[in-house]
Amino acid sequence: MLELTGCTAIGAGGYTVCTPTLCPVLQLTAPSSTQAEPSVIVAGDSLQLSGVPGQGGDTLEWFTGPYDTTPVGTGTSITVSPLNSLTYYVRTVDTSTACTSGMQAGPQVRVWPRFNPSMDGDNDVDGADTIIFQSCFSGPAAPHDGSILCQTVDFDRDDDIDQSDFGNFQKCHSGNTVAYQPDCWK
Ligand SMILES: [Ca+2]
Ligand SMILES: [Ca+2]
Repeated sequence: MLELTGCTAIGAGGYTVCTPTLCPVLQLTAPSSTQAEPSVIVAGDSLQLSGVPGQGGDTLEWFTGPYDTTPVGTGTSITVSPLNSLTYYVRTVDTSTACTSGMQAGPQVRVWPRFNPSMDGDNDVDGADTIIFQSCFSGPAAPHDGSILCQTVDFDRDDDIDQSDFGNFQKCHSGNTVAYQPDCWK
């Protein structure tokens, strides 16, 4: 595959001079040992993506989708703060030629929303929140609807909303217009 690199604009007229480089696509292999550490975080926290460049390359480019063209980071170890669960994609890059390997699926990351017992968003926990909690109730080992709203009261992080979660939720009851206490569910 022929890629144009090292292009330089000449003058205001827009002439561009490029140095053609023959990218040895088949000689650049996909990265290995890619991982996310940790692979489960709470929204707002950071994690580290790392991996080993494949043959023919010296660094990695990381993406949030298989067809993305702009990397979220470049390096064998980068720090990211994703807000939603996702799979990262990664490819080997040869810095000197800008040639790359094919894209491959990298680590999967799970991002939990922060706990928030004030489900209607007004900072108190009262009867109005209990009604919303009940709409998330799924029972033991039965998955809730998967919404961010229900995840914010899945206090034991097991993807159901059951009596166990309700126990934590009740600890946060503060009453109408009274702000709930930080970490009240603990
Ligand atoms: Ca409330
Ligand atoms: Ca649960």
